[in-house]
Amino acid sequence: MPDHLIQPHGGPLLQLMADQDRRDELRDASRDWPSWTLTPRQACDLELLLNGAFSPLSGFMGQADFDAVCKDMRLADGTLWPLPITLDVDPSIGEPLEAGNHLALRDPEGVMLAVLHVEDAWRPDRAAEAQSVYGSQDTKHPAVAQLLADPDRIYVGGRIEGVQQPSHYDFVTLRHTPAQMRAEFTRRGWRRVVAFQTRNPLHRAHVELTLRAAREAETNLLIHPVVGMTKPGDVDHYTRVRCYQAVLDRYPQHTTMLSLLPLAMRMGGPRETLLHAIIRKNYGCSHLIVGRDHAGPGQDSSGKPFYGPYDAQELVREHESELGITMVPFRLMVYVEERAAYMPQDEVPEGSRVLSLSGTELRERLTHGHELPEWFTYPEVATELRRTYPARHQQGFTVFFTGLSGAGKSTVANVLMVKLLETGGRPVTLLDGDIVRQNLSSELGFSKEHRDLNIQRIGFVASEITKNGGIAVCAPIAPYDKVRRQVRELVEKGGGFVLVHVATPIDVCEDRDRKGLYAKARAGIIKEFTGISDPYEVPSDADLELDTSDRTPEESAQRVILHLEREGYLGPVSS
Ligand code: PPS
Repeated sequence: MPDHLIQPHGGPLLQLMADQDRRDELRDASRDWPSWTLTPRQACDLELLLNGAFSPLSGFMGQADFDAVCKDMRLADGTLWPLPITLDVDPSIGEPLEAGNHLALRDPEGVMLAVLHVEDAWRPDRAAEAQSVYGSQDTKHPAVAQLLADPDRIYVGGRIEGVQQPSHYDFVTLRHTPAQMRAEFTRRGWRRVVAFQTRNPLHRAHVELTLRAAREAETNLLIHPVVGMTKPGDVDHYTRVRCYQAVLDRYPQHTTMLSLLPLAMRMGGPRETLLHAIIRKNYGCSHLIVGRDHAGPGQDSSGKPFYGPYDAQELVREHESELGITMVPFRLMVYVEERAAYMPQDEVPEGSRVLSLSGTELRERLTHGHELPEWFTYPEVATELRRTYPARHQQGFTVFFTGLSGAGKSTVANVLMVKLLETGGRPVTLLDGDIVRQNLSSELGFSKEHRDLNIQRIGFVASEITKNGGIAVCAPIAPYDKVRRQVRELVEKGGGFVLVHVATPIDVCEDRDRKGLYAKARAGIIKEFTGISDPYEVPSDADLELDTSDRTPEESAQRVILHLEREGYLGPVSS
């Protein structure tokens, strides 16, 4: 590698934080300025602007830079810069702004983090932005989805002055600004450092890859995972950092360091890889590992990958000398069974048996409590993942009964609750329609609006119970499809959700008329009565359908239990 490419301590770093006197001045002056509460993505961008990781940017981009970046991957002055770093705000805030104004940028608690000296405010064409920056308007691409979800936003560009860095209370000793990192490298005597960018836990393939990369380039190694925003559905960063800490001992002593990067990823593939290179250069690294499908968003809605697997490597190679950081390219690492070792895909001897495990297969194994093979990951990583993703029979779940009044929901729900209590192991809460209406929703009536609110409350409580490992058994009428689906989505974030449609025909419910409500509804004494004078939308997404007309409550409850068992929610008695 030519020596001029080694820039062990990076290029010039911008310092955007104001000094103490100036901060006080800005805080006082901000009383007269409009404010904008930063979204999580914007807060990440601001942090990297303020700490110099986005040098040479001195603020959020104005229109000239934005246009040039979208079109040519360069700022208006010709400097290489691959992705727009823009501040998008609601029209109510953005439309009145003009050059010379100030905008106070605040965190969700209202603390002012920075001042934007407005130079530009304009309404971008976000579909065109998606097309030119990400090469697509397919909303399977997370960055495209985010752009198209809010087409009316106004972009506000201008220089930033920092008042306070966004606060973090997690893993504080693992967070470094570029200046701190450069100082740390100097302290350790590290002149050549290769950075490894990641949004996944480190499994054996990653460890092997990084070890090889550092050896080949004769560098020290910086494991530099993203803890800002990554791809939706990724393992949360708390779990990942525990995994990184756990595997750190697998590296030779004095060679490797871990630091967390508060970047909001765009999953922008090749263009984003260039940004990763610029950031690592600013952090004082001399090399960057670029693997297969770096920063890739996966597949589009027709099942085709958005970017070619080695497009990112090609783009970095094209700009390597301008970037001032050297790429260490890597092919996909695979496990070769007869050698009991990992090697790059292109070095595998012909005819060898190769093992691999996709992200989906990994999830499946975690869900069903199956072993994670030792060739795939280290036991300490498997243990951490297990803690976050317990097998289904150790997770919380919600059984949500829906159906007409008198269909048998409460009766079956009660039998189910008793059976689950008899099994033990997880706390069980019954959220029956009547109980909820007495305790949570006593002020509500039976209009659509009130019924939806009632179901949202039940859904919220059930989601909290589920997230914390308990069982919620809900039994409201819940006549409306949309809100039932919202509840499913909410609950599934933290555990299982089983929708049981108690589909007992209305004439049976009316014959039973245990509470005398149908008679009153027919007589017009009770208005908006479900099935008589109010709608019931039959679910098309029920996991189980029960007709209680000719079954005992025990038989119906048994059907639910068998379903729960089949789906893995009920473990062996001994577990
Ligand atoms: S909803 O639609 O899900 O909010 O209804 P829910 O909270 O389950 O409340 C239903 C119970 O309230 C009684 N009741 C009525 N039901 C339907 N329509 C009207 N207008 C009505 N007025 C009172 C009824 O006893 C329901 O209980 P169940 O156990 O379903 O019979």
